[in-house]
Amino acid sequence: MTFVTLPLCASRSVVPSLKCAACRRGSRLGLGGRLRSKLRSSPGSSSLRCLQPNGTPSAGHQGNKAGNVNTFGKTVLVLGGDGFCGWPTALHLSDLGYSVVIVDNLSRRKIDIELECESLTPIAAPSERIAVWNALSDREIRFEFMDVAHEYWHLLELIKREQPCAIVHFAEQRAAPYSMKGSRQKRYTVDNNVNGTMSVLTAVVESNLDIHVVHLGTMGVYGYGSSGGKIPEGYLDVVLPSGERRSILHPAYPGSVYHASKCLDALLFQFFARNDGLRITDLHQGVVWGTFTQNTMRHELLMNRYDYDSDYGTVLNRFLMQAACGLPLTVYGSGGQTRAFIHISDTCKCIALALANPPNRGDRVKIYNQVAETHRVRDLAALVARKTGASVHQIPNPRNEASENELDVSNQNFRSLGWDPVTLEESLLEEVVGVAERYRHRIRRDKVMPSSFWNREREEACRANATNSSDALAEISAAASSEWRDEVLKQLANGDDKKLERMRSALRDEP
Ligand code: NAD
Ligand code: USQ
Repeated sequence: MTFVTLPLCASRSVVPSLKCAACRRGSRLGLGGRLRSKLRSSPGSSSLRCLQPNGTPSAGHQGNKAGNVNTFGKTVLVLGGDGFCGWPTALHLSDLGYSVVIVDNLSRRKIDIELECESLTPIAAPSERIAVWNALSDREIRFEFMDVAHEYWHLLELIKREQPCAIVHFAEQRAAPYSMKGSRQKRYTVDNNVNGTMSVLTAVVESNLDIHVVHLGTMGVYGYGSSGGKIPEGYLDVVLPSGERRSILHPAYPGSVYHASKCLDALLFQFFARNDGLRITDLHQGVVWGTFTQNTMRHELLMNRYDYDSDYGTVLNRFLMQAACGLPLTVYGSGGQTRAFIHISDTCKCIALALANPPNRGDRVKIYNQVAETHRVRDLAALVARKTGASVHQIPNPRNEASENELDVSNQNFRSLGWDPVTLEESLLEEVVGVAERYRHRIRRDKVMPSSFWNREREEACRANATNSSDALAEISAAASSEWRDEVLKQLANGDDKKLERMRSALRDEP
């Protein structure tokens, strides 16, 4: 992992130019001298491109196989652009030439405070990381602090002022466990998510502008029973009792209050597309893993968040963090749950593809399954264990979900646009373990075990298990403390390997 460390004061006006990656000419990009050589060696440098005389970017901003769109000067609002998926997507779209406005009320950062657990990676304040990006990229991302669910007039005014070509909507409470934590969190999730989506759609209609709405939905709207065949992209072809053939919206089978809020969003999209002719794309995304993208790696202050706690951490990132910290991998139940996965860098790519391929006015809602591959939870645990030597621990499932399911998903819509997704490559897994190792001193070990339960029965089963003396919690705590102890020893030994070994063996001999 290499970061460019760039002084914050570097700005377009004071630094000489850098050659454009597309045309190799010197350009208005700025950033040169020592910075130039640092950037050249940085992963994102190849994506710096200059402006052509007519103000459009050189080839590379011109869209992709799918779209051939000229993105330059087109404004996109990224709602929820401070979050895990939103931040790298905002950078990616900015890099492609869009004029990006991030809209966020920082509620996710506030939930960190409520849960007493921060991102494993240290993330810079919004103004700080945006300033770094603007200095590094010669682009300008702007930030608007706003609650999209409850500041309707502010949102409408912003839309009228910015006249965006598209709105990418990430701004929702996205953790299923948090949405099941208690009655406050259940009600907050529905209030925030459904009101947010309703406000966006109403404001687009009210603005009278032709804006493409791209929403981040979830694979979980289809449910995780046995699918009875390949899950199609949003719509199901059926024969009605009358014999008539119809394409209907796939039935909704939400598995949590969070997933239910996404199903309610989906119904609103159907209505607004039909009644008002809005152009809407709903992306049914799988579980996202990873943390870095090429753009977030361009500077340490651009780092993306990495959630690992039992409410917000998603399964593969949790397993990789647990392996890095010497903790057993927490497989819920049998681990027979099969889920769809996508790497964070592909989230960004898919959204750019969706933006480049909007539906026409009057079309039905365009639905893509934004997934790269499917895996069973216990197979993922076995893979991580094999790679890292971690042990696997089955603990009672806090969730009310099928213990075994098959999952076969179509992702033909994105595939047909030329998308070639990243899959669980060993090097990428190693990279994430490396990140977790680097920041493991930030881990709150007491936030690893489940703390939200789907119903009373699940809670009792989990708590009964946790109070047994030989339970997983005790084992995890023991593993955690021995690992922590070793960390202290390493510090005491101060690089002296012989001293470290002597201290370790002295402790091993302890009664
Ligand atoms: P996140 O919690 O990291 O980011 C969401 C962002 O939206 C946060 O910055 C938060 O402050 C902001 N936000 C929430 N409510 C808001 C409001 N009312 N007004 C303004 N800002 C608000 O979540 P994420 O992982 O980046 O997920 C983004 C979207 O992608 C969500 O809608 C989620 O359902 C969807 N999704 C995520 C995953 C995943 O694995 N992370 C998978 C599938 C779908
Ligand atoms: N799981 C474990 N051990 C853990 C954590 C999770 O076995 O330590 C299991 C869960 O029981 C579940 C599966 O792993 O069966 C996936 O859980 P997750 O927390 O990784 O994902 P989920 O709760 O489904 O939610 C995440 C995102 C959400 C998104 C969803 C996509 O938080 O925003 O919508 O993935 S999907 O799952 O395809 O619906």
